[in-house]
Amino acid sequence: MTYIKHSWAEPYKIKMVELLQMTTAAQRKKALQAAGYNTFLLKSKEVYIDLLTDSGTSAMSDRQWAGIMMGDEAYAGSANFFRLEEVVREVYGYKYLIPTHQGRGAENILSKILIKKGDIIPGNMYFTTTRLHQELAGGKFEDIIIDEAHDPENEFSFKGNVDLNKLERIIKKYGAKRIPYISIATSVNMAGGQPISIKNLKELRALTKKHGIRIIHDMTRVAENAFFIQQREKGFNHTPIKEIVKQICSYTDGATMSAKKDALVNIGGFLAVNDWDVFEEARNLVVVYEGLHTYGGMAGRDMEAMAIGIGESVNDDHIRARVGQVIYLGNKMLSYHVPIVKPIGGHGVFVDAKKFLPHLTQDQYPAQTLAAEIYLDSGVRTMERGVVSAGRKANGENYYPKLELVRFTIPRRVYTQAHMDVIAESTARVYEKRKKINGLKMIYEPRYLRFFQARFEKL
Ligand code: PLI
Repeated sequence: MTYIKHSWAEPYKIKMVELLQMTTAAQRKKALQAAGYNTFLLKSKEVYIDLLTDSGTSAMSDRQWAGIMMGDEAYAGSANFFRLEEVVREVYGYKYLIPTHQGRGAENILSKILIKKGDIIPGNMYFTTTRLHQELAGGKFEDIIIDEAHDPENEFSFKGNVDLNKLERIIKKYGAKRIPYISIATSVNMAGGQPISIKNLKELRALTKKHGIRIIHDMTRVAENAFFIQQREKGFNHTPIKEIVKQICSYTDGATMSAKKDALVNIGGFLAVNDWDVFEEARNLVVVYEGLHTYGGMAGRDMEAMAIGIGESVNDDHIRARVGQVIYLGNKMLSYHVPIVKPIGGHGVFVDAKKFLPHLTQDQYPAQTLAAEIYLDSGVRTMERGVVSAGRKANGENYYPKLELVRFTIPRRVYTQAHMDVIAESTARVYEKRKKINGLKMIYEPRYLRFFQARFEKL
């Protein structure tokens, strides 16, 4: 008997399509020069397959679109807010909800409430906006992720884990009073979409309880993290994603959420906490920075779409197909010997630019260069996650992260397997001519989050 492969496919079919613009090599060269070799500065019409981010780029379901029509656009007390509050309690278990326009709105409010000048915020690797809000509030971020996370080749299953020894040393050095909370991301973005385990979270909870320190969860990609727990962690193989997600949240005291990722909406976010005092203060501050506490910068229809999206995000079939597509692309890149971060992450494939372009120093921006070259080859837009994204310290010195990566971020429910093939083949073509690729020089650097607007020239 011949062996017949048992393939999986997406648990949806396509009802509407968005037409894409195809470009020539000459058009792409011109567009890239005009954009200062920064893929953030390209116009989306100049892009064929857009892997810049998985943030706000997901395709909503027919149910979510139906929800859009159910928007209760009242300034105060919108019905959609109360539904969202109910869903957040039911799916994530957090008691109090403060809606915000997106994740960084929640980070701003939380940082302003909890951080005092001179405080230390340990976290499992930095994220750009999260760390900046911590710093603007007077705090200092300290990295407590395990060393394995900084090594693209290390195939440890839970590279998002916290090194508890590193944390204990920090508590000893500064004292628990100077640590308002530990910042814990699920599916650590800058490490390549790497998960944290339930075991590690439990141990972290026990340690922080001993010292009376809160854990604040960056739950932007919590469902993708739950998928890796289901696949890899002993005892969770038959546990539904929904249960794992709730369990993860139960070890933390509150969360910031960019709903533009896992929760399958194009805009929106929230802060959710269990502590009444923090909630009261946040409900006060949200009216200063976002909007009234029952909309926080979102329209009623956006809150309805988010409530529905949260439900869809913790469906086992959805998450298997979502992460499965990322893993398909990663394996295809590996088959062409392209160096990528291993294990393959949950929201994108991260190409190791240091290995790809070993002849470039970090000051010649290997990841920025590689993202530009991939766009030139095929119109595929990716993002730098290396020295440009890392930015500068408060004293003006550059951060030099160990990881110098190009992120191929996959929007949810948007592209097909054929698109994945085109992306991998383009990357392989650039890999073949890698020795001829020159680096870049930065010619304009904005003060905050420079990667968004910096401009470069070819060396
Ligand atoms: O883009 P926001 O403001 O909705 O969310 C900020 C944010 C917070 N935490 C994490 C882990 C993120 O990934 C994140 C935003 N990420 C973006 C935009 C990305 O492209 O990865």
